[in-house]
Amino acid sequence: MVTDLARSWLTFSPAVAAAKAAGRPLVALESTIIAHGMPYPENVRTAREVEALIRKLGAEPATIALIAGRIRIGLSDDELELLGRSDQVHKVSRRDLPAVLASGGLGATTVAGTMICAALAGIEVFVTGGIGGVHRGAQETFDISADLQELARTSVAVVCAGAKSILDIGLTLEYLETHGVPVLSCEQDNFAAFYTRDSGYRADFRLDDAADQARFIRTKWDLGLAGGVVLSTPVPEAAAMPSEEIDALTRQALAEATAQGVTGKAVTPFLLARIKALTGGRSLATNIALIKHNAEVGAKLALALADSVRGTDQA
Ligand code: PSU
Ligand code: MN
Repeated sequence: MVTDLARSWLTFSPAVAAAKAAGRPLVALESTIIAHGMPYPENVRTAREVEALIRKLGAEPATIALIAGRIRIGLSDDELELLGRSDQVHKVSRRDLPAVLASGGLGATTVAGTMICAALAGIEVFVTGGIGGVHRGAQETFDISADLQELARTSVAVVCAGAKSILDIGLTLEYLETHGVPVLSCEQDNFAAFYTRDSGYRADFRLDDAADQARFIRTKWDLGLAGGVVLSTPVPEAAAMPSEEIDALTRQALAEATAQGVTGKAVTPFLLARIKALTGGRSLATNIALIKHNAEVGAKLALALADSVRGTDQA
């Protein structure tokens, strides 16, 4: 349940507040991808382009971050620039949220962190690049992203290009099943693998049409089945990377992480940075293409979900 006290930590941007007042659907966007997922200036440029795309499709983008002791829902251009340039940005998941808010620091929210803030703000759809998951070797390290627990408990639909193969995708899907998180796929039967289209694992349900996706999600929440839904959509064919190349580089990055003793919240940023470097930056173009595609899928879903509320009211 969202309390007024929790809501008192939110500050909406003028654009998001206006859209909310007009009943225009909102789409949440994360900020870890800006601060820790992509290099400057491509990160800021991409963030702006993704926002523009969502607006063009009739929804309002709400990029979420922690700034000066407030949960900010919707950021100005200057604030996107600050997040993209600064090397003082905390990575904020559920555990870190109170620490960074209470100290007034600058925080970029992960999938888990963004889901929490989106739910507080009443936003049902959130677009990201790839979700966190069960890491390879988690049997030893216990390294399972807090994103998965958040999906189990917080009612937000997360649109993504699957999960990166730095993770154990099979175990990630098992974990989601255990916690009752449905994994939807559009445009193909299988769950996507971020840089490549096919993870080799089937998603739970294929729903290509936004209205069908919305009906599924609304039904879950109408029933009181709290928790998230994953909607996976593959990177556009022309921008996908060769899977043998990504597999080899992933193995190398994982070996380096182990050799250097990287642990905790540093693991994912380390692997992402190494893969970026090992591909000579080519993975960045793939990353940008997939996030834009996710934004289109997410904006259409947000419009369809808004319609499904109206439909319920009329019935
Ligand atoms: N996977 C990506 N790109 C990312 C992330 C994951 O392909 O930028 C970020 C997201 O913000 C995600 C977080 O929520 O990393 C997961 O971190 P961890 O594994 O420490 O939970
Ligand atoms: Mn981890």
